[in-house]
Amino acid sequence: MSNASFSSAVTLSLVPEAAGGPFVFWDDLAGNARLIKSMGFDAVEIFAPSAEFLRSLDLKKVLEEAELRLAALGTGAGWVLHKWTLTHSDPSIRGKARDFVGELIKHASEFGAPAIVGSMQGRFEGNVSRQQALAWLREGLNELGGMAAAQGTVLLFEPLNRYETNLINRIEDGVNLLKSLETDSVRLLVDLFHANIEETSTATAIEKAAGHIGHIHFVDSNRRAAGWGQIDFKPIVQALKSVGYRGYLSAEAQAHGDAEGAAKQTLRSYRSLA
Ligand code: LER
Ligand code: MN
Repeated sequence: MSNASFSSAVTLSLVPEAAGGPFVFWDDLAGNARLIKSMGFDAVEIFAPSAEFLRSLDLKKVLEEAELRLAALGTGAGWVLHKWTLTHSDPSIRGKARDFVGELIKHASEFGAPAIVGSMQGRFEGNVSRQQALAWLREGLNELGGMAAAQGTVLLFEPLNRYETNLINRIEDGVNLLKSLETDSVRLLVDLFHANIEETSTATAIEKAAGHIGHIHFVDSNRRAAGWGQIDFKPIVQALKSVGYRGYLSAEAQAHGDAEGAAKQTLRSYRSLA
């Protein structure tokens, strides 16, 4: 279902080890793709163990048959399954993280979609300074952003709340990081759950980030479906409209065992905010 301003998407995880994570649908790619389409979503955002795994499931055929678009591919399984990050102190691990994200960028680009760097930003700790970790993060994003551009897509970078990273928590910090890159092919992913923890005003932060926002994780304060927590979505959606954002509102939420219920609630909120 589309409205004038945005497109709708919902998350699907194919990573059992991510149990408890903020994904609405789990497993059964083909069955869930049909269900997601029949409910009225425009697209699915997929959290997968690897690009190779998605190829083995023939994602292309599955989405074509369901007539469903791909909104984005998450890369956090590189962290969840392997503990790889772009800022790890071991250069061979940083290399593995870059290869893992690079393969997902390549696969996403075949659908005209972006990949997301969220958890793969890692954190600074031990002997690694904040400055050093940010330098490695820039290095990784420059390479991966360049790769995305060469494949005709962009890369999404997601600030995370303070309990998940000590690198980039706020939208403004994310914009400053993007401005410091050599590539202009990295866009900001604003996850409203993280922003609710970190921002003074999510709406104002979005207005200040005009031109940099490429994706929204549409979710409430308690990480439940939009409308089932305490966020006031109207000023946020107004801010997104005012900066000319026309991308996805993608439901990255915990469904607590009722995927269809959470998906329906997301659509109710989405439609009321159109
Ligand atoms: C993690 O908290 C998150 O929001 C994901 O989108 C990043 O991988
Ligand atoms: Mn997110």
